[in-house]
Amino acid sequence: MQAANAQAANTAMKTEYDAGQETALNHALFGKLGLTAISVCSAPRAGKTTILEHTLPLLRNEFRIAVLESDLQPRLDAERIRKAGVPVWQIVTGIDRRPDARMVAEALRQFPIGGVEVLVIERVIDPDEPAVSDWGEDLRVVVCRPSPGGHAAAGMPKLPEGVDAVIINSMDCRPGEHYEDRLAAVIRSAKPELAVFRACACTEDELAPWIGWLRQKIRGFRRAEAGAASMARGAA
Ligand SMILES: Nc1nc2c(ncn2[C@@H]2O[C@H](COP(=O)(O)OP(=O)(O)OP(=O)(O)O)[C@@H](O)[C@H]2O)c(=O)[nH]1
Ligand SMILES: [Mg+2]
Repeated sequence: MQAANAQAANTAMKTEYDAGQETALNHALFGKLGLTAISVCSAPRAGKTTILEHTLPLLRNEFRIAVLESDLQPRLDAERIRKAGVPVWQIVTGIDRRPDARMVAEALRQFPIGGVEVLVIERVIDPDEPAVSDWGEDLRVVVCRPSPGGHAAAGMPKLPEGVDAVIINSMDCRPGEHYEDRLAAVIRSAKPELAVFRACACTEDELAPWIGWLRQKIRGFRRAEAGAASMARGAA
């Protein structure tokens, strides 16, 4: 029994170690490829692809963007992104395996990523998990979609750790007066460091603050990368 417990502990430690190692490897790989990597995550059907369909056309003239769709089975999401004028690749894991950091590295070896500056990864996450796993991205954004009839704290009662921004989507389905304001206030008071946006993915107007924030973030990452590259050249 003790041996079995020790074995289980070893396996758990190894999994943790491997996950950390893969995160670091991905981060190094993104750096080597000169990529800024951004995950857009949510529970199923919260509006990730709809938000990307409206966001990417407004950024694709400034940055060379591609999207990586990660899912258990093929969906129409890749086709929707392609119609938005952005190259897209898809990882299909199969029903018994969830996408993970290693699959991203494998995908980057497989797909013609050369010249891409910004890689947006669409990820489905389990809303019950306490943290969004780190795949080595520069930025992780969570989309939440308040349920009709819910109260302020119910939209995202367990906001996961490891997130840089939250988009509260579907403002057109208002479950109550000032619902989004109350939810945004709940999130801001719990995690003041987060950027919080309210949006209706169906209209571009509502998305403007989010898109502006994202543009500034990407510009910042690009500047930092250019600075690091020029320092490396100077040191050589
Ligand atoms: N009313 C309304 N519907 C929306 C909004 N955003 C998305 N939807 C709808 O919600 C459904 C799911 O949207 P998607 O963008 O496919 O959601 P997703 O998170 O990409 O879904 P998965 O990739 O399957 O997890 C679609 O029918 C959208 O048209 C919104 O702001 N308002
Ligand atoms: Mg989608």
